[in-house]
This record gives sequence, C-alpha cells and structure tokens, in this order.
Amino acid sequence: MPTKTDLRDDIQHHLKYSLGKDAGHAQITDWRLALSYAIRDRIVDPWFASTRATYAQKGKRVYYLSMEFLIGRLLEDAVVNLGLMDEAEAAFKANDLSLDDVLGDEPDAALGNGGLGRLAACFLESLSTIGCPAYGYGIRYEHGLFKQSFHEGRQIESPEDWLTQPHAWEFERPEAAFRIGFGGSVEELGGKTVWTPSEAVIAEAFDTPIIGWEGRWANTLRLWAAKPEQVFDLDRFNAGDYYGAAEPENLARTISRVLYPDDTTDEGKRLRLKQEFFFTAASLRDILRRFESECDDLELLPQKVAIQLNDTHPAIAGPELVRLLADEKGMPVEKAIEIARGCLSYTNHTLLPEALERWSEGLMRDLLPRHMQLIEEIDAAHARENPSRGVTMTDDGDVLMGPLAFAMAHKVNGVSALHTELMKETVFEELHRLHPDRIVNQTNGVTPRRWVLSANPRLSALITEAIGDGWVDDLERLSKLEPMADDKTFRDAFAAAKRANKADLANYLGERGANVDPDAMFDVQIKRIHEYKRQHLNIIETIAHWQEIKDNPGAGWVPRVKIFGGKAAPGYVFAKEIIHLINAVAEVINTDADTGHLLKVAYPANYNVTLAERLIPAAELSEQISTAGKEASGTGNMKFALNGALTVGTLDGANVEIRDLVGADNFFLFGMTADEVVKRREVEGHAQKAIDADPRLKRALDAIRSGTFGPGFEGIVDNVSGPDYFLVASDFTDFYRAQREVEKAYADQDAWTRMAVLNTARSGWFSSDRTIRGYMRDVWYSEALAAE
Ligand code: GL7
Repeated sequence: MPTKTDLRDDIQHHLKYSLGKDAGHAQITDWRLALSYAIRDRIVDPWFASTRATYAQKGKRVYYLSMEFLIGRLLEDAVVNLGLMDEAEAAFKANDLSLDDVLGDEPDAALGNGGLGRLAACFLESLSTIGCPAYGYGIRYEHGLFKQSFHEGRQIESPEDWLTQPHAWEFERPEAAFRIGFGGSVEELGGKTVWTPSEAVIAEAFDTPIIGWEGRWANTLRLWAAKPEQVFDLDRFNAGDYYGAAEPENLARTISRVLYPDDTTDEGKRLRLKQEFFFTAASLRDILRRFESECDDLELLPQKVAIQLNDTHPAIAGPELVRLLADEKGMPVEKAIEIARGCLSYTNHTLLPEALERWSEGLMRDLLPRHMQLIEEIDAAHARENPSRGVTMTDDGDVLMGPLAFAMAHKVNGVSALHTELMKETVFEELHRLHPDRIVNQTNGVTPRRWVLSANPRLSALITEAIGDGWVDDLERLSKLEPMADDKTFRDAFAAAKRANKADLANYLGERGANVDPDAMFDVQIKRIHEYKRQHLNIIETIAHWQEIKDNPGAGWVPRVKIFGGKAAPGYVFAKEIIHLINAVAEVINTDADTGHLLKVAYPANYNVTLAERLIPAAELSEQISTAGKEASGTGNMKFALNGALTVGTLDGANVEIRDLVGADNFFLFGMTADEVVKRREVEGHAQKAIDADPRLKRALDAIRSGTFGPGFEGIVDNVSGPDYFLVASDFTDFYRAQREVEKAYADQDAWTRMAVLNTARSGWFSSDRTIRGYMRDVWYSEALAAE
C-alpha cells in the first residue's frame, strides 16, 4: 500500500521517475508536481475503495451538474485532508524548501466566477467528507476566469492559463467519451422519433478524485473536454489549406475553451447554449451507462440516481433525459417525464431578472430541434395536469429555463431562508401555488476544512487546543467555545492569532505597494463587483469618512484599512467604473499626509480563491451590504463570521441567518429590509430626497463630481443621485451610522474580541456538511456509505 511508504521517499521517487529531474536541478514546480503525484498516490486507494463500496452496497448516487467548479488549489486540500501537513513540511525542510512555497506554486483552478462555482467546490468536498457517493460533472475549460490587473486604476483582463503546466490531479479517460450532436432534423421512422444531428463533437472525460476529511472517502469530479470527431482534415491539408485542415478541431475545441466570465447575466450566446447541452448530455449518457451496468429496469432510475441542477445552466437535462428515455429506450413520453422528474432537482441561485436564463425558440429549434419539441410536450403535459393561468415554459418567443427546470424537478430549492421565501412570492409564485411542496430551502454552507483549518492555521490550533479537533467535521461543536468568550486568556490568544494574520496580510500588501498598519481595523469587501453588491456605497462612505477626518484630524479616529477585492465582468461597464473609482480614491487618500495614518484603501488585483484564503483570516469587519432582496445567500459572509470577523450588513440572503445565530448584539445591522426596498423605489425622487437630507452624502458626491479623484466618474454620481435602483443614496445615512457604531465598538478591543469569539462559536451551522445533509434528507433521499 502506498500509504505506508515515507512521503519524502515518494517525493524523491516522483521527482526522478515521473519528472525526470534530480534534486540539484529541480525547480519549485518540479517539487510541487512531485508532491502532488506522491499525494495523489495516497488518494487512489481510498478512491477505489469508495467506488467499490458504492457498487457493493448498491447505493444511490448523487450527480451534481454544474457549469462551474471554483476549486482553487487542490494540493493543500488533499495534504490537509490526509493529515500529512507535518510530514510534507519535514520532507521539504530536508531539501531547504518551504512547504508554503511549494503549495503556493500551484495555479488556481478558476473554473468558476463566484459564489455559485465556489459553492459547488465546497459541496464536492463535503460530499466526500460525509461519504455520500457522488460525482461532480462539469466542463474542463482550457481557460478559467480571466486574470485581472489594473492599469491607471482600470481593470485589464488577460487570459487565464491554468493548463499550461501539467495538471497533476486529473486522469484522462479517452475510453469514457460520448458523441454529442447539434442541429439537424427530427423524423418519425417506423413509429420512432429519430433526431439526426447535423454536427457533432466528442465529449471526453477527465477525472479528478476529491478526497474527504481524513481520507475516509473520495468522490470523482468528472470534467468534459470537447474534441473533434475528425481530428484533422487530411484532404484540405494536402491541398495546401493548412488553416482549413485544422478547422474541425478548432470548432469543436471552442466548446470547452473558455468559461463565460459573467456571473449574473445570460450571455445569450449560441456557444453558451452549446456548452450547456454539451456537458449535460455527456453527463446524462454517463449516468445512464453506469445505471444500466447495474440494473436493467429504467423505472428504478429515481431510486438509484439523484441529479442536482446547479442553477438553470444544466436545465436542458429535463428534455434530454426525456429524449434518452423515450426516443432511445422506448418509454412513453409521459412516463419518461415522470421518471426524469423523480431523478432531477433544481437549485435556484438568484432572483435577478437578467440572470434568469431564456433562449429564443428559434435558436433552441435550430440547435436542439428534438428538445424544442419535447419542451412543448413538457409544457403541454404540465398544463394538462395543472390547469391554471399563466404558467408556461415559453414566453414571447423564448424558452424560459427557470419554469422548465421547475416543472422537471421533484424538488426546487433556494439557498437561504429569505431567498427561498422570496422565490415563492416572486419568480415562482404561480408554480409554487400549483406545487406547494416542491420548494424547499437549503441554506448554503462552506467547507471548514478549507475555510478554517487550512486558511487559518493559527485560529485552528487555538480552537483545537480549546475543544479538541472534533469541530473539523462537526462544526457545530464550535459552540463549545462560547463560554471562552468570557475568558480573558482565551480572548487574548484569539486576538493574538488575528493580529498575526493581519501582520501577514500587511506584509503581503506591502510587497504589492500598499503600506498598511497592522494595528488598524481591517475592513474587507471581497466579491464580484456588481451594483447590487454596492461596492460604490462602501467607497462613497469611505470618501465621506475621509472628509470628516480631514476636517478634524485630531478627533480620536479609529485607524482603518478599507480592503476591496473582486473582478467585474468584462462587458459590465458600470462595475468597471466602480473599480476605477475605488482605485482613484485609494490614490488620493493613501497619499494624503493629514489622514494617511488613519485611513487607507487597498485593492489587491486578481481576487481569487487563494487571495480569499489570505484575506478572510485577517479580516475584522466583513462588508455584506447588498440591497436587501438581491443577494440570494452569500457564502463569503459565512467564511468571515467563522474566522471571527464581525459583519456590517443588511438583512439580505444568509446575513439574516448569521445575525440570528451570532446574536443581534454581535452584528452591525443597517439599511432597508427587502419589503422597504420595494416601497422605497416607488417614492418619487428617492435618491435626491436622501441626498438633500444628508449633507455628508451630498458632500461626498460633490467631491466625486468635481474631480477630486480625477475625471470620468459622472456616470456613478448621476446614477446614485438619479434612478439609483439599488438604493445607495437611500441606505447611505444608516450605513454611515453603522460604521460609526463599528468604530465605537472597535475602540474597546477586548469587548470587540469577545464579539469576534462569539461569531466563531455560533457560526458552526454554516458548514457545507450541514447543507449537504439537508439535500440528502430532503432532496436526494440518499445515504452516506463507509468505504471498505
Ligand atoms: C449566486 C448568488 O448570487 C449568491 O448569493 C449565492 O451565495 C451563490 C451560491 O448559492 O449563488 N447566484 C449566482 O448566480 N451567482 C452566485 O454567486 C453567480
């Protein structure tokens, strides 16, 4: 068994025999790959054992279909979950290398945009930790989310290239390949409906094992790469048409080339629909193949197969599964719909209207002619069974993927309590009335292995010392820390861990040109840049605060570092203006000799999972300031609370549940509720009224308009003082007040630490293990197994 061998020997072995290097010439990447292979060897046995156990116990399998898996780095996760951190550290010390440098060499697998993709990654890890037999299915994008840099304060995008180095974790499976067709025609032939596509690509599988805590179980992340049916057109090549000869390959590969860099808007692109069908169809084929290798009664499919649709991106799974069952396996369509529904369930992740996918019927018919017919049949069958007004799967010439996913799912879930209620009242009001038991809530969670144990070793050591290490896979045990909030020695140790994390971050920022004082309050807003997330509210408040400090620098202000991180979708002009404004404000404030020791703004570029792992452990204040009703859940908010940051936030998404659990006294609430937001929008001139009532807001906006931070920001000021759909102006005054409350609280450091300890102690419920158990119980009806 490889697990018995010495890790150091195995690293040397792989360095020599897998990488062909001797220690004297090895670069850091060689060492990192050697470690990765040595660790991967240790995952293979538990991985096989898990697969064997699933077959032997005839367990139900969960299939998580997601366009995005924002997994970040994998090596550290695996080392931590196998309990090999100390051994790995020692192995590298012997070669005068630091494990941190080796781990830090791994590129982020950025196969996702934001929270939705990161949630999928946390779920994979929890599924393995729990021992729930599961597969993640997605796309092996050649280029993940773009890299961000700043030029004169503006976002510059460049392609991400995580696959330029060998990817040590995956196993290519050329034998696991399916032909995926597009276009063409549908005919009735001998009583059978036959779809003959006009073009096709091959979906080829790449498997990555995902190991759970303590290596007890490992599941598979299977990502599909698109390959041409015919690699090369030799005739065209021989005729001298070299570019033309490579065309089939280029066309096919385009499908898995790039991740759409937009996390909320429907791209409306033919290629996007192709990507969605490509990975969904390949996954369903694979699922059916596996099922049929064990069972020949397709009616039993719902007992063995649970397919979770992560948002509507894989919603074409409904019609495609019906097509496979009906056209290819000969089941009557109505029966096929029933069986498919028994397998499928759908998670809604947003209520933003622009993010609810719709595809023109023309495009759908052109690309997937049989599916368009089946969508009409599903729609008609639903209407027959549920006579009502208004529920259709098409509208104004478009196919509506939300209602389609709803109709084809036996359960539909929202991702926080508030979001689930709003779903029932808004987007799915009529469908909910027809199917009152279908919508359930599963509040999001995050994996404590990555977001506490590996990201924050100082805090983890302290927790383990205080309550033992059982919290790592039973996070609600953190509640045992609660009494320690009143223990001065524990508080001091907690504060010291935070202070050391802040010093690390200050060094990191300093190396990138931002000098910050580690004794200042670290106030962090990291997430995609979006109007509804209101980074502009945060920066406008920063300006107002700066102006107040400048008026009276000696008034005993609490020093603060405002830290921002996040990318804007390349086509989202307003979000890019917000980025530019933050950087422009930073430039002015950071060089102001009157206030420099009291207020700094830092915006490290290229926010990603790895940067989040650095920022969150050092944060003291977590900014969760979206317009109420707009953030479905948020998951960053949970990571901060677990790591002992206090939240300043609105009653939105999971903030509501965080506040309920940590206690209103340990949370800085501000702003309108979701109901008040709706009413406020009806007040004529709401923004101008708010500005007239608050001279601080007016002064901050005037400073932006008059060019204090340079030209070009009129768009933001005009928006905030005009339509202001996201109610920045109307929430400003209360936000400003809450920020002063924050400072008052921070001035008493010991009392602040007490609140921070309570945030950690009371946030154990936000483990993704709890979320996954909820899905297993309420949605998948599946059970955990133990590996042999
Ligand atoms: C999101 C939500 O915006 C976010 O609030 C939620 O935490 C996340 C995971 O459920 O899903 N929905 C969405 O489309 N994206 C999200 O991050 C991109």
